This record gives sequence, C-alpha cells and structure tokens, in this order.
Amino acid sequence: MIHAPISEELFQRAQHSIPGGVNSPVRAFRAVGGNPRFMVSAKGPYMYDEDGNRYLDLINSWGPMILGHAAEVVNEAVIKAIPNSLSFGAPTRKEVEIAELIVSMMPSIEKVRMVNSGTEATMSAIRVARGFTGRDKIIKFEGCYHGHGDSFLISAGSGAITLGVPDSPGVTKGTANDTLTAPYNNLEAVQTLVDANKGQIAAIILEPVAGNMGLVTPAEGFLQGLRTLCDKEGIVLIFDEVMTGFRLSAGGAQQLYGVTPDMSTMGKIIGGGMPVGAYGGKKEIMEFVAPAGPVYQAGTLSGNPIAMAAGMAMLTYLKEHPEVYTQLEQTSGNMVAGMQRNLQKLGLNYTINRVGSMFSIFFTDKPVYDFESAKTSDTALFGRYFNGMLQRGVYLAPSQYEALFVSTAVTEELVEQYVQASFEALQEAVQQ
Ligand code: KE4
Repeated sequence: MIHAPISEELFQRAQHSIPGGVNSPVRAFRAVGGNPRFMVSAKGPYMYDEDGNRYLDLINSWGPMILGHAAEVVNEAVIKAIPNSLSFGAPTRKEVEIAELIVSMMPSIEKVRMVNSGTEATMSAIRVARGFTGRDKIIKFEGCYHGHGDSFLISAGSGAITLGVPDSPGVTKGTANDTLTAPYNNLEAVQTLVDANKGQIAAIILEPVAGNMGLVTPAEGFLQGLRTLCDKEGIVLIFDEVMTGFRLSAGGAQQLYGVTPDMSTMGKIIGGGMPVGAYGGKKEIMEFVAPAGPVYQAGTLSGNPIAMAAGMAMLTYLKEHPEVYTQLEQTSGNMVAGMQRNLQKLGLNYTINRVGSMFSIFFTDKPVYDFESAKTSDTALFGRYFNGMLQRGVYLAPSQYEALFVSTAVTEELVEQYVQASFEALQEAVQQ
C-alpha cells in the first residue's frame, strides 16, 4: 500500500494560498478522488513524491518529457546556458536557430513566433487569422481543448470537461457568439456552420489527433475534408499541435497524415519541459504579425535563452534520431496489446484508442470517435482504476478525458510491469 502523508499535508497547506491547492486544475485529482502527490524529482521513466514513493510516469508533464525525465541532452544544454544570464529581453542567436529548425521540421511552417505556452500560441494564432481574413468567427470542435483563452472555453475538453465546466463563467456572450462548435469528425456539421455564416469565418481550429477528450483519432477523410473546405471558403485552417507536434512524428500529425494546415500551434515538447509555445504558418499570414504587420502580439520572456536552449536540444535530438518514433510506436503498441489481452481475460470490452505514443482506455463498450461518445464512459470506474494504478506505482492522467504519453525511457520490462499492474487494477475496479 502506497502512503503519502507528506503530500496530504502539503495539499491541505496549499489550499490556503493557491486556488484548489494547484496551479493547474487537472492536477487536483478532483475527477478521480484522493489527493494529488507532490513530486520532488524525476529521472527517466520514474517520478518520486515527497514521501519517497516511486511512480512509473505515463503523463511525462502532459507530453514534454518524450525522452523521459531529466534527459541528459536537454539538462546539459540548460546547465550550459544558465551562467550567461537567464533573460535579456533582446534578440539572440538561439531564437534564429530554433525558428529555422522548426521551419525545417513542420510542413506548414514558413515563419514562426515563439511564445510562452500553448494557450498563448492558440490565442495568438486566432487573432492573426482574424486579422488576416478580416473575419470574426471561428469554428472549434466539441471536446477539443486549446488552452484557457476565452474563445476556446466553449465545449472545451481536458480540465474544463473534467471539472464539468466546458463553458466557463467569465467568458462574455460576445466572445462566445464568435465561437461556433461542431462535433469532432463531423464534416457535414462543419459545412452547415460555414453555409450559415458565409464569409464570416476566419478560422477552423482543431487538434488533428484529439487528446483532450481522451484520445480520439481523425476519421478517414476528415482532415483532408477540412483542408478542401477551407481552401474553397478562404478560411484559415489551424492545426493545434501543442500535444501532437514532435510527438506523433518529427513533423507532428500534419506530417503523419499528410495534410498541411495554413497555421500550426505548438507547445510542450518544443520547450523540452521549459515554458515554451509557438505559432507559425504560411509567410503571407505570418507577415501580418507585428512588427512586420498590424496584428499585435508580444511577450517579455518569449524566446527566453534558457527555454530556447532546452527546446533547441530537444528538437535537434528528435530531428537527428527518427528511431525515437519507431521505438515509441513499438512500446506503445505493446502496452495496448497487453491491455487488450487483459480485457479479454477479464471478459471486458472497453474501448482503447491509440496513435503512436498517445493512447486512452475508455470505460465504455462503444466506439469513441467524438465528445458525445467519449462521455458514455463510466468516469467513476475510471477513478477506481486510476487509484488502483496509483497504488501500484503507475501514474496515469487523473481524468478519463486525457491521453497518456509514453516516453523512450519505458523499456519492454516496464511494459510488462505496466500490463500486469493494469490487469490487477482493472480486476479490482470492476469488482468494487
Ligand atoms: P498550455 O497553455 O497548457 O501550455 O497549452 C494549452 C493546450 C493547447 N492545446 C492543446 C491541444 C493542449 O493539449 C493544451 C494543454 N494540454 C493540457 C493537457 N490536456 C495541459 C495540462 C493542464 O492543463 O494542466
């Protein structure tokens, strides 16, 4: 039995000075019960909490730690950069180098602007698309999460649906009116919205592989259908690759599926664990961004030298080691195959969706292809399963509406341990 008294005490103490005791809602374990574990260190596949418990980490900071925790190549770059001052607020060589590297890796990106989070990236991309087209409305998909920008907290996934606030208070009616939503994978619904708002839609933004309602894959023809529609209607197609960028391939989902958007947003892996986001796309669009063009966007710490050192090291490694993706495909495939065997042995037919090193088990026997079908899952059962895994030293996303992120630090031996723990936790969860 794993006990965590120091984490319990810290969580109680945190309530007095931090809303909900955490700096990001999904970390509070609200959806799964119990209290979060306060971490002190992590190395390779493992995280260690304040009470000295060790966890096999399948969240990896929600994606960034694709090489496992404290990867030498990233840590060394940061340690080398630190003595030269943490920030200048002036342009640096590293910013030029990482921009050129991103342009060389992401098919849609001809010019890119660095920011400090995925939220900043998506907020900025939408503003640029509106400035470029002179149009106000955007289309997003139910269950997709694009950060906490006002325009996106409409039918939002991730922590918003986890906490039951997919439409957050504080978002004005005016803002909400400019955000139209359609079910994921439903091209007809998008066409209907476009026909009803002719010439008013600036952008369609989506996760090309959705990770914020649990893992939902794009149906055959969905991405290409959006591409064709946007070309016809002069709408900016934006792939939010904050999760999928540099994870599903060195060129993200757009390279994997062969569909090139007009703009892309990035985060997570791009900073190697440091706070970094970025947005970019076609030259003619990005030329609208100040100071080249009239659309204003800025940031004191954008392109921060320490964050750029980490991101540069991470992206360079991924570009030079394509075998990372082959390894992750194999490891993740073996994890899911083991889970399928578990379900068979237990006579359960829950749904598992996977693309590369991102996957989710949904506690429903229905196929999961959009938000509504994801919501047929038994979230109470998921909570029992989550805690069963935590008790066995496996750290999953504390919500049915999140995906897992496998790192290269997960060996075949750890795959077996994961599959065994998952069998026991599943058996226990369904019996309760
Ligand atoms: P950040 O502002 O959290 O860096 O990125 C926002 C964002 C944008 N787009 C996509 C597709 C994302 O998944 C995210 C953030 N992902 C969540 C996990 N579902 C971050 C975890 C959290 O909110 O604490």
